[in-house]
Amino acid sequence: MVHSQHGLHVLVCGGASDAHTWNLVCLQLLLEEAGHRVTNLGPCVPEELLAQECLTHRPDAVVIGSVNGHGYQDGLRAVRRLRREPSLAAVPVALGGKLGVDGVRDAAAADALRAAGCTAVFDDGDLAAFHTWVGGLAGHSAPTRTTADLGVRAGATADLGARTRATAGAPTGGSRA
Ligand code: B12
Repeated sequence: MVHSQHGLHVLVCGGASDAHTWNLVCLQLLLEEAGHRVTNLGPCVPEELLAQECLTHRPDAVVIGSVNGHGYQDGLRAVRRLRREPSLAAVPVALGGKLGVDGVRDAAAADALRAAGCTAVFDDGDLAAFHTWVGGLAGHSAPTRTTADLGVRAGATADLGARTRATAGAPTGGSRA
């Protein structure tokens, strides 16, 4: 892996209640492909642990993923906890994935998360927008890309989602969904 000159150190994790991991792998691959360094804390990260890991690693950005539909509650607690640390008051924090369980975008929830300290909220899990946002943080203009572009360029990432969905119901797939 070759890191770009402007690569960031990004800390990735799932919300405290969220046991799903493949979205985090997907985000890690996307970030690494863009030349960033990733510390992936994995799923079910309580806000206190997240704050301690941020104080230890001093990341350039924090990315919180949500799949189980509790992104709003998990994210609110996490960002409030991070913002209580003076040295983490300015670290960019992005939250993405599913904010709620009803499957619709919730502008009020996204606004509340931003008001609590989230720098960016990708409540539709828009990876192309996320890619552009991270490129902006890194100080270089990321070319505008569609999700389809990313699927082609990050073939492994796209395959990962498809494979995970395809095998999740298989008896030997190791998944309990
Ligand atoms: C595998 C799986 C599990 C496994 C997870 C194993 C593991 N190690 O990851 C297990 C069995 C643990 C599990 C448990 C549960 N699951 Co589940 N699970 C799935 C399943 C089949 C696949 C999820 C997956 O890995 N997808 C692959 C990844 C790569 O894709 P993705 O999840 O879409 O991730 C993308 C987006 O989420 C987005 N994204 C996510 N975070 C972020 C962050 C940013 C910044 C951005 C930009 C984007 C982004 O980008 C990702 C990449 O494209 C889905 C159904 C499905 N077919 O999707 C249900 C699903 C996610 N599970 C669901 C549910 C309800 C549960 C349980 C509550 C079930 C239960 N009653 O116990 C529990 C929750 C446990 C918990 N505490 O979180 C629901 C969620 C419904 C909702 N959100 O409204 C789903 C959709 C099934 C369904 N149709 O009902 N699950």
